[in-house]
Amino acid sequence: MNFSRLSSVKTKADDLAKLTMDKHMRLAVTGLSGAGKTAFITSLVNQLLLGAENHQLPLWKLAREHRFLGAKRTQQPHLHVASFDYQGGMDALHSQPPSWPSPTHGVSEIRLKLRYTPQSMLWRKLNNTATLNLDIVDYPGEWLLDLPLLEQSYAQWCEHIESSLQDSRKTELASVWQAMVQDLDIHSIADENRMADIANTYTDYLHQCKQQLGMHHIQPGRFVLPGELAGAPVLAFFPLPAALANSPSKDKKQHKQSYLGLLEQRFEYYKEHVVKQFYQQHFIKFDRQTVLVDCLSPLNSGHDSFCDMQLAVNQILHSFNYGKTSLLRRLFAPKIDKLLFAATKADHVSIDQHSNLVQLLSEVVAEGKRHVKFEGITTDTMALASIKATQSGKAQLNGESISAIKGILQSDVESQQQTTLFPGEVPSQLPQQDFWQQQGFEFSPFQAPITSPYQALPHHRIDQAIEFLLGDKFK
Ligand SMILES: Nc1nc2c(ncn2[C@@H]2O[C@H](COP(=O)(O)OP(=O)(O)OP(=O)(O)O)[C@@H](O)[C@H]2O)c(=O)[nH]1
Ligand SMILES: [Mg+2]
Repeated sequence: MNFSRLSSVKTKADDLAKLTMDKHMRLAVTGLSGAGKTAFITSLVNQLLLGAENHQLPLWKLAREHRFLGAKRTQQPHLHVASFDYQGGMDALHSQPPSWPSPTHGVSEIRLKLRYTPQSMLWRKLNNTATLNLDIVDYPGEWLLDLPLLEQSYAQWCEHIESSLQDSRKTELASVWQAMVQDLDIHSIADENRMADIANTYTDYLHQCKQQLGMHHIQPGRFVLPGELAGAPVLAFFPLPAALANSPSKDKKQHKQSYLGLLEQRFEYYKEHVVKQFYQQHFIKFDRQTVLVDCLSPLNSGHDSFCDMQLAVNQILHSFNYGKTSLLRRLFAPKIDKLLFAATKADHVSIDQHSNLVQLLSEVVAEGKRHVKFEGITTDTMALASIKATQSGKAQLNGESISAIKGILQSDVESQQQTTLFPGEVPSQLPQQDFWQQQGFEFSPFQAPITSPYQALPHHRIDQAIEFLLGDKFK
């Protein structure tokens, strides 16, 4: 028998096994600010790291079949990207009293190595274990709202902003920066300090739209979440009244240094170096995506806020089949094959309301989902609580047994007093205008739950999300 030949065949088989059994997957988690991205990733990582001994994942087939061997955090692939602060989040959750992980302001990533026993007999003979390298990426959904800018000139963008000011509540907030641009001689040589002042005032206006009006559809997205670009001249631009932006310059030579010239240049620079780069460096490289939507907070804020959230979420979804030309599509559309829509913070309502929440989310994303499905992407919609802060059960009210939730409200952090609430019904359809006049919503924020570092975080349906997003990778 030729042993050397035999051993070379075996080495090749080993190589082949290693090659095939080491899979990679890049999962993006997106959503508007406050949607629950950081809580979702923190819980997902926590469930996976504690997974092998964690009995909380019955809807994940791999865990149910005892084929999940465990997970380990390893070095992330892109060393120039911030690391997802898992430990910081867990420290906050385990502090006394517990607090939620801090808000994030940019792209971050984390890599987990997941070990499992392959299902196929053939692979099991070649190799007892297999690995999935899972990269999870957190990034602000607001940055995806800038995509339409790529098809606009500076003047067209100004027209778009002007038309958005028809909302009377915005007009009031906009009055300060509008007064500043009205008396600007846009063809004169620009004063850098004045430009920065107006850009700051415009940024303040965007922040007020977010905070006071609960608006999400903010442009340019980097103005409110600048990340590493805070203070950079590329963000020192602002929209002009459309008539001014369209007024031709008389002195072509001076145009480049004039206010209008600089605004046009910065707008183009922003498109080229901020928007396009974000898409090319991060967005198109994902395999799978989850879009998280907090449907409950906008219900609290009222009709306009809810409609704005819907518009912004569908705008994000438009990124998946963006571009009128095939070149734009190739450059900016990701090659994902699965997308999960999840209504977050489902523990704010009793379990019997979860199906309404799923239906409401389905209506919110209906338009965007059609585009996504057209691209051949498989979707699923669910309601989940990444980190369950309440207990759901029954309580007596006027002799009647009704569904209720119990937890510590954020406002009772000092006293640590538990409250039992009847949060009421979640509408199963998009609420109509008259509905808002009859009924208000009051979904109050809860303190993070008190948990042990030795146990996985409590949740609703993170395991269902894992099954949908990763399940087929563990064959
Ligand atoms: N009860 C409950 N509250 C949650 C849950 N997930 C998030 N929250 C609440 O929502 C807030 C925002 O959650 P984050 O995970 O920070 O949201 P984000 O999308 O990362 O927000 P940004 O980083 O600001 O964009 C938290 O501080 C909690 O108050 C959940 O599963 N249950
Ligand atoms: Mg975050």
